[in-house]
Amino acid sequence: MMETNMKPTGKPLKYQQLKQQLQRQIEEKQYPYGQCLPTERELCDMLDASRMTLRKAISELEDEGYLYRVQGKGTFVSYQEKLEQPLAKLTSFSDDMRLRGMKPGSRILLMEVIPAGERIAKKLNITADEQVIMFRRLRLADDEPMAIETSYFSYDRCHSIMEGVTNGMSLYTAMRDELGIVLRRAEQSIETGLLQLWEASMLGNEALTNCMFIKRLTFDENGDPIEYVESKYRADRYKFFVELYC
Ligand code: 16G
Repeated sequence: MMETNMKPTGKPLKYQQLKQQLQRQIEEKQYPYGQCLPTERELCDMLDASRMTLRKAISELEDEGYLYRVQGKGTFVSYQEKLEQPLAKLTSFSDDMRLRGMKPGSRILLMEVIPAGERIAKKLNITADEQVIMFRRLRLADDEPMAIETSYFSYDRCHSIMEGVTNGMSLYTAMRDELGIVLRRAEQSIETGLLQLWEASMLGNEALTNCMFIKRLTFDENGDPIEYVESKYRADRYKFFVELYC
């Protein structure tokens, strides 16, 4: 049977206070992502703690993903604040980043004109031999890689905007301003996905193995599907947020 202890425990223990202090310093970026912490002895002096107490605090912060130890090198900060992405609104990557005061960017990884094939044709409500543009971009926020997005849309309808978009223009802006397409709604799913080594490397960290795998089908004001996209977002940098009502 599970044992529970519901009695209030009073003042936090010394190691818990220390842990909270370090946690705060990391979250406030006094020790930013990737930085090596001062040595154990320095930290004990600075925080007026014994080695045992400090080790317990650090070990819990390791378990919680704030710190990691490298044998012979030291203890490093692995905590990074995640970007919170609201889910209720249909927005573009560029708008999302600008709203956060960050600079959006893209690197084109692939652009091909191919027959839609059964799978994509079904999504876009076209025939399998109709031509689509397959467009893969690495999306950047303040020059940091965040996601790999692979979009499919009709060649006939959208080919004229590709020059602008490959030169860095926002896809949604080009669709709206140059083609008069009003995007009205999207169907989107989010699940965990695996990253291949080349994808992890593109995303700036070969140690990444998992991502948020997002599929989005966007429709215009006439209810026609315009873009189908499969995106791999960095699970270590993103969290999704939704407000629920009853
Ligand atoms: C978002 C959309 C993506 C769209 C892109 C347009 C998701 C999962 N995907 O990233 O479907 O292609 O915005 O961005 O949200 P842009 O207008 O900045 O090119």
